[in-house]
Amino acid sequence: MFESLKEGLQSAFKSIRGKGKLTESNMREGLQMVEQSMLAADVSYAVVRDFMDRVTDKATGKRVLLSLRPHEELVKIVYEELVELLGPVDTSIPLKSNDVSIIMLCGLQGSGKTTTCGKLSQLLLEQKVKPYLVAADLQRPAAIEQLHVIGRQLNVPVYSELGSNDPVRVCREGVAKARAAGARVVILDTAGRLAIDEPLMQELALIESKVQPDQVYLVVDGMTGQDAVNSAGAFNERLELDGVIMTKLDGDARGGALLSVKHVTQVPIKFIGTGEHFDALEPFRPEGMASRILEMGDILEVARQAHRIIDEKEREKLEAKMASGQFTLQEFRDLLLKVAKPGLMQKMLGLLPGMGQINQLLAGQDTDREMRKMIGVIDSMTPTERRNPKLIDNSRRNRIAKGAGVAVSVVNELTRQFGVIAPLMQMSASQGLAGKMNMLQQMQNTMIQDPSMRGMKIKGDTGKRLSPKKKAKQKEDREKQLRKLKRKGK
Ligand SMILES: Nc1nc2c(ncn2[C@@H]2O[C@H](COP(=O)(O)OP(=O)(O)O)[C@@H](O)[C@H]2O)c(=O)[nH]1
Ligand SMILES: [Mg+2]
Repeated sequence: MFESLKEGLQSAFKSIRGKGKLTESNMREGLQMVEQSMLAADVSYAVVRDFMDRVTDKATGKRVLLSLRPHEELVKIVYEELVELLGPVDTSIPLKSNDVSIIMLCGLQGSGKTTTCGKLSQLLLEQKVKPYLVAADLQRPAAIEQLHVIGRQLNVPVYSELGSNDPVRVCREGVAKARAAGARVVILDTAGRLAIDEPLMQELALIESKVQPDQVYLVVDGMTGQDAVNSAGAFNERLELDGVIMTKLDGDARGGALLSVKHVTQVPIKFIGTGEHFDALEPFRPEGMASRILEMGDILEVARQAHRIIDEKEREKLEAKMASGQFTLQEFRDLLLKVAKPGLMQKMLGLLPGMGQINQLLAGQDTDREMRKMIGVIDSMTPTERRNPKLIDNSRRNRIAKGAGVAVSVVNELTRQFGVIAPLMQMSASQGLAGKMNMLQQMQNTMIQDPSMRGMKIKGDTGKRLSPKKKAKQKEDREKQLRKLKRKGK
């Protein structure tokens, strides 16, 4: 996300860094590049103008021009102003203590409302809060079924009335059912339209006035740029919004909508959606987002993601094992099992500063599948072998490979890689956050220098490695496929 904006800003900073002594006119050139890259990212003109006024004011002051590292000063100013522009936020979902809280989701068709119902449910479930879903999108029967599918996947009850054409009734009935079932939160999945129209607005306004939701969240598709901002303005005029959830920030969203929508609606961005899966919902943090835009990495979000995967107790146990050198293939396997989710690795690496290179190496690789393969190999080992991989001789290797249905070279590769990683893990576990960042950097270097470590990829079953050219072609094909799918989805 934000690729063009990131690049634009980086080159602006670079151009300033390149100047020996900075003059006001040098600085203005750099600032012009900052402005250009924001406009190119589809940030609305009014917002850019406002933003640039503030940045220019600060950046052309003597303090910056005379400072030893003017480009760092400029990064700092842009960071602060981005945070200012995006915030302040409150990402908590206020819950009533004595009654069910009603959350109403609204937005255009395809913006991600129904998916977000599932993501919010998952988030609430993780916090041991019981959600309940109401299918109030009566435009298409398929919409009701879609919500039921999500409910079944997450084991969350869904209220719907087949054949009804009265969304207010459905919502009221659903809230009553949720209350009776002892749910803490009931989420209303309302109808959307391809574009804003009066009947939709009337329907939503009616639900709002008759059902009296505690929170009304607007779901906005971050990929649609300026359109998203315009529609947010229209919703905001008719409904009393409490927050915005911006979805699809995982794709090639240019990011302009995110930067403009707060300005237009004056309500906080609550969450951002960064994928199709239920765990791809992040509480919105302006500081983290500004860091990501400026390629400073969002360490807190990585920590949060890691916590969602591994709970505190488990983590402490794992760290203790790592620190004491008891981190064996068994623990490695359990860890892999937790992170072997589609796209998760890439996403977490993408949030770290300086990990761009690794991420590029991983791009287009099916890391999820690779990890499952590794798990399969470890599963074929005996407990003793898992504790002490040195025991694995030729005959054992053959047996393991056969058991896992892979080539012998795959088993070799895995034990070799584990031999490199385990000591690094051990060192990192015994250090604080700064130490861990250092270790990550070191791990990245190891991976880049040792081609076979790239993306922890195990060689294919043939034992043959793809040539860089073939790899690039493969990546290109996959991207093409993805674009095609996206176009079809639209
Ligand atoms: N990549 C990505 N896709 C999303 C995200 N949120 C929703 N989608 C996809 O967007 C499409 C429309 O979502 P849906 O929830 O049905 O939208 P609704 O019409 O507003 O209910 C579906 O294909 C979702 O999988 C997101 O954060 N990232
Ligand atoms: Mg829907």
